[in-house]
Amino acid sequence: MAVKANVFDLQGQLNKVAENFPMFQILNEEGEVVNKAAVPDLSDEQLKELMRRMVYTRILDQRSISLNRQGRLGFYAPTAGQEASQLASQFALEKEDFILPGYRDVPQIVWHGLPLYQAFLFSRGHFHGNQMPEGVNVISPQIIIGAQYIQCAGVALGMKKRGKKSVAITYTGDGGTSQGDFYEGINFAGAFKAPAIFMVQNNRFAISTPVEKQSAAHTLAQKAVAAGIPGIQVDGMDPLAVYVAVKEARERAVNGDGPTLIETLTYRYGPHTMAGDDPTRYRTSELDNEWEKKDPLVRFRKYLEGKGIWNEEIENQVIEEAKEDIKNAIKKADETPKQKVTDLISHMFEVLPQNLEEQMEIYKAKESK
Ligand SMILES: Cc1ncc(C[n+]2csc(CCOP(=O)(O)OP(=O)(O)O)c2C)c(N)n1
Ligand SMILES: [Mg+2]
Repeated sequence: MAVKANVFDLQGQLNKVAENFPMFQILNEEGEVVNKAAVPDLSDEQLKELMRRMVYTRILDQRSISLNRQGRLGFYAPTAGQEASQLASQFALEKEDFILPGYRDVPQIVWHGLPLYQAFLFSRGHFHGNQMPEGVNVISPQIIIGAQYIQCAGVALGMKKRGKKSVAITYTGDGGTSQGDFYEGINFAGAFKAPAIFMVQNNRFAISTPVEKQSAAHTLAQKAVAAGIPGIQVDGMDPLAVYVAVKEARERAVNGDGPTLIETLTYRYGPHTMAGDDPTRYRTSELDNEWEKKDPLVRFRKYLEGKGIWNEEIENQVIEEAKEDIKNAIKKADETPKQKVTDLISHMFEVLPQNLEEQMEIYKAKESK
């Protein structure tokens, strides 16, 4: 028997889902407030500090790229374009909150307290880059796409069980939302009402794969729905909007209301990583130009200049300070003793298994020559 068509309004159902996830914005491309009611209560000093961190991090990105080209850094994933998404989200956290970053999220953990020279050592594959100082609540950047979502759910649940008033926050990209770990992480955290914040930095590409090919979902924020948690889509080039979204997600989490998924619409200006990716092979210069007009530093600068609390002189000071810090940090990384194989083995285990004990003896003998 033929089934009657159009019993369900399936297309309507899909359209309605996407309609629930409009992009949240406070500052437009011109640095004008378009959502007065949502402007966060930040002091002039706090606003300047956020701008300082964004300018500093843009310089850090430029320097890291040249250091990589000179062979003085190892793995590096460029961050320019993503400053609002990265730094305004970290700015909404408290020191006791825990960050579980992806490979592009080094700036957040540096601003959360990881000394810069250790971030450089991480890039060089030196174990000391992964030894987080006491009280700096971050783990090393995850290379396996999406794995940090599972870890975040676990850390958040641990905090809840210990009765802590803190949150765990993690970051992945648009591509990361296709991974099983992504769904497992948000589902688990939702079921256990764990105090987690799941960031999706949608920079439109997973290496060369455009987001349109990545998923049929109109927004990535709507993926939260199936896990029974709220999702927000934010203008990721607007530091105030990102700050407000994360602040509210944090409030919910510490009040026992569970996790939130936040999609930031952003763009990476540079290549995927410094390991030979050429973005001109998969992105047009029109698209690059369109996104450069949305630059987070440009709009925040305009906003702060309009308030009379930022100018070229202040910005140049920040740039000089950043260059000086970076110079000192790379010097300190250079001065760190080279790692030995015995260091790697002894840092992995408290009690060595037999096969590693044997290797330890072999390497001890080699290294003492
Ligand atoms: C499980 C896994 N699969 C594949 C890779 C290879 N890989 C590295 S980065 C990347 C793309 C990730 O894109 P996205 O999640 O959008 O993050 P973005 O790099 O744009 O910040 C892929 C496929 C990996 N690291 N881990
Ligand atoms: Mg991406």
